[in-house]
Amino acid sequence: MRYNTVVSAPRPDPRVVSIHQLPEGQTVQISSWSSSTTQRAHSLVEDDSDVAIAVMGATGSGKTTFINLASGSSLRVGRGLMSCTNVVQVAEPFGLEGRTVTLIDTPGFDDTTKSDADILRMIGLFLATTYENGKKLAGVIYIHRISDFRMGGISTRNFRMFRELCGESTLENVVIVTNMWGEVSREIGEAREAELASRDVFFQPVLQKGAQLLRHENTEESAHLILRHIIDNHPLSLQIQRELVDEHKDISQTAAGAELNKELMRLMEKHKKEMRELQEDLEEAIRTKDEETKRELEIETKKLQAEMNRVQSDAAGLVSQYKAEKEQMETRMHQFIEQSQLNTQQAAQKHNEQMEVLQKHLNDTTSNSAAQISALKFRLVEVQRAGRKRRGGLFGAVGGFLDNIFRL
Ligand SMILES: Nc1nc2c(ncn2[C@@H]2O[C@H](COP(=O)(O)OP(=O)(O)O)[C@@H](O)[C@H]2O)c(=O)[nH]1
Ligand SMILES: [Mg+2]
Repeated sequence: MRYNTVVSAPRPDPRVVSIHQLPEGQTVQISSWSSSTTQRAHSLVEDDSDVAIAVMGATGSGKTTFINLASGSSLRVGRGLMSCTNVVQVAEPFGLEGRTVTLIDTPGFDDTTKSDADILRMIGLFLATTYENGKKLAGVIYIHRISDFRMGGISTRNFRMFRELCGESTLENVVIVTNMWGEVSREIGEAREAELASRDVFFQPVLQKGAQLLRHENTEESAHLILRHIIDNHPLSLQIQRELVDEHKDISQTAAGAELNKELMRLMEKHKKEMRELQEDLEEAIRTKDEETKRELEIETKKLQAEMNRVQSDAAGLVSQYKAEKEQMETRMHQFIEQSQLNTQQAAQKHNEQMEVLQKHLNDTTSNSAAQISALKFRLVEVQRAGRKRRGGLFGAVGGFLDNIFRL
């Protein structure tokens, strides 16, 4: 017989073989361990007390700083306009209000080395893979700097992509966080906050549909206060997860993919206009035999053509590249789940052996002294804790695989 232990289980379990009453009303259930139970990845690596929250926003908005403060991690923060987070990073899980919180750092749609198409494929692949394996987010935080003089093109583009990733029905789990309050006077900050909250070109439409607007004071307490607004949420799927996984859409057919294509088309139109102007100038230089201007314009034309080719290949490659990356992810996930199952089986075997010894003592509870029973209780709790610690994180594993796939 193989055993699994539950200390003070809240509800009866059909697999329970026997229940032993301990002093102070605590019970120990000895239940059979079913190795034939088909376990999905999520049941192998996490439990119900786990909470996952994604953090989004433009590069330099303070996502990584917020995550480090809240989790005590030391993910790299950016300096100047260079971004440090051009991959999805999963912070070390930490405890808050009895829950285990995992924060997910995402790159902004304005990276210096990766195109917006790369970023969308990366975020899409992370969200689709975790969702396929039974994981939903308890919330999404969007960070915006209150110190910004205006909501410029980059902020607007990031927010548009954010909205399309989340969709409407998830907004009750969305928190918009304003930070960098130390960089402006209270008065100016509050005036900007009021404008952001009330204008329909900014955050008003999402606040109206259930999103919250909170301030971050750049301290650990402030970060935890924000997280407390999220951890008890009922986890929901994001629009892009439903589109990619439940509706089997190609990434370009998702709302975020369509938004990205619109953006790429706008960029292409702009480049075409620039190209026409360059051609006119070039013809003029040829007519007037201005060799130096002609050479300069030819160099410009080549550069612009290369940029147009890049935009075109970004759009054209979105679907095929995503499919190839998804396949690589699936291979890695398959191996991960197999390894997790093996680890769980080995852990269960060790656990069962320990339990057989414990059961022998439990069968004879009447002859055990109170001190022995309490030592036994202590050991049971220890055994259970050790079992919990063995679990890795599905989010962390997917983040690691993503890193490999996108650094190839
Ligand atoms: N004054 C102030 N600076 C901040 C705050 N949050 C982030 N920063 C700084 O802003 C820069 C960008 O932060 P980072 O976390 O890398 O942004 P990310 O690109 O969104 O991850 C870094 O120099 C941080 O030190 C904040 O709340 N107040
Ligand atoms: Mg960062």
